[in-house]
Amino acid sequence: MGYLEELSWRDLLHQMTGEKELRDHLGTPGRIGYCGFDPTADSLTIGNLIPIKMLMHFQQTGHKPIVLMGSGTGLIGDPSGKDDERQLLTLEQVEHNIACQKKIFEPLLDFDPANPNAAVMVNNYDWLGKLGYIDVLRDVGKHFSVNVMIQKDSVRERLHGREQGISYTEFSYMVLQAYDFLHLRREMNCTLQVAGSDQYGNIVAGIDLIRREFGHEEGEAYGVTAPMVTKADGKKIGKTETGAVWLTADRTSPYAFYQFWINASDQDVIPFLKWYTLLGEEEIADLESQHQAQPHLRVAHHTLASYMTKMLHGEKALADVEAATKALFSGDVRRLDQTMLQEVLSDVPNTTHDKTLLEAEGVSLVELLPLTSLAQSKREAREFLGNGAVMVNGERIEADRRLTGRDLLHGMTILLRRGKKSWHATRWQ
Ligand code: 383
Repeated sequence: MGYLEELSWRDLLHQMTGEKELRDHLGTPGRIGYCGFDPTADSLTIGNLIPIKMLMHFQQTGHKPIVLMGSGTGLIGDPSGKDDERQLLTLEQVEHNIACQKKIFEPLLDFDPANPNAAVMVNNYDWLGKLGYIDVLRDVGKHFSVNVMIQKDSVRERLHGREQGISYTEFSYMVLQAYDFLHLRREMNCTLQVAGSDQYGNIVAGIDLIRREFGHEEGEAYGVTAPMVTKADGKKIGKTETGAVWLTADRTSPYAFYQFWINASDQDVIPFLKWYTLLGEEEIADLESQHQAQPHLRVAHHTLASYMTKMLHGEKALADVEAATKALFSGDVRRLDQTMLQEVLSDVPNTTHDKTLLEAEGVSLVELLPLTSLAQSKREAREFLGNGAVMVNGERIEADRRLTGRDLLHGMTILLRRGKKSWHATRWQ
């Protein structure tokens, strides 16, 4: 299957330039294509994963992907899709962010130089940083019509109806991104730029610049964008109460990452499998029929969550997460190590209590439960305890059980559970 067909069945093909010529062009393996990422943070989110996937498919269908880290453009700030002018970053911040983001790409693309279509990483500060102002205005600026520039969505939206306006700095952004494409076309024979659909205007600006420089015949260059994917309810993917879903463990733990995918709605699970995993058409069709026949088994959800966690965080992290999930399900929580315990805890309601109370007589559960999310009153607490619905660290207990220091997991937490599913963590300090 060719690159465009692959994107198409996954519903990842939004716009492209020169469709017929592009199809012909990609008929020859070893084409070179790029996608740029501006280092505005020290990590990337699952929003950036779609264009990363576009590069992964590009490589898998026999072509060579270039990952462009935008140190130069990151210093300016892309107005595309942004309501407000951005805060300028320093070169140190940008370099730090790049160093952090680089690691995300390593397991996702094949960078082994022995491979003829190995992925490569470039940094646009290497060439943009050397440009002189007078030269740019003369050599590049002459090819840009301000009349066209103000018609681009990214600029137009900030000129009309937005209070913010746009600075000359951000207005110039598209010139730099266009120059990147020209530079990569000249230096590496890169003929394609891929991205999310918010980048279409910038991509077209690059193609126009290449044509002007090379001449219409010689200046072969194309663009492909993916749609801005959303959930079935129309909302943005991966915006949780705690913020975005990030691709690095320091910002979104593998446990939370796994939970995000496993909790996908029934309407979203199949589109997510298509967009985010590399599983093939048949495998996904098979998961879809299993999901329709026996939704309660949640086979598609488990496949999605394990696949994604393994792809981003590796096998070991997945095994740990699965063990923790199982522990929570079976109640066997005593074996969780401290880090995993912390992660599991961040997912359940919790309260903090005075550790000295656990000494001597200990704490009565009748008194404690109404302070937690598990019971409303002492009367309710007695009822739950009486019919054996309450567990301490996953173990059944006597109705008059008191908590003592011996119940503490890693010296700090006692996990309570009511019924099958309701967990509450008590922290003792
Ligand atoms: C910089 C220099 C280039 C080509 C591209 C760029 C970056 C581009 C941009 N992209 C977004 C970003 O970095 O701002 N001007 O936050 C996002 N991308 C990708 C994808 C997306 C876009 O990183 O649609 C979502 O992730 O293209 O918003 O020469």
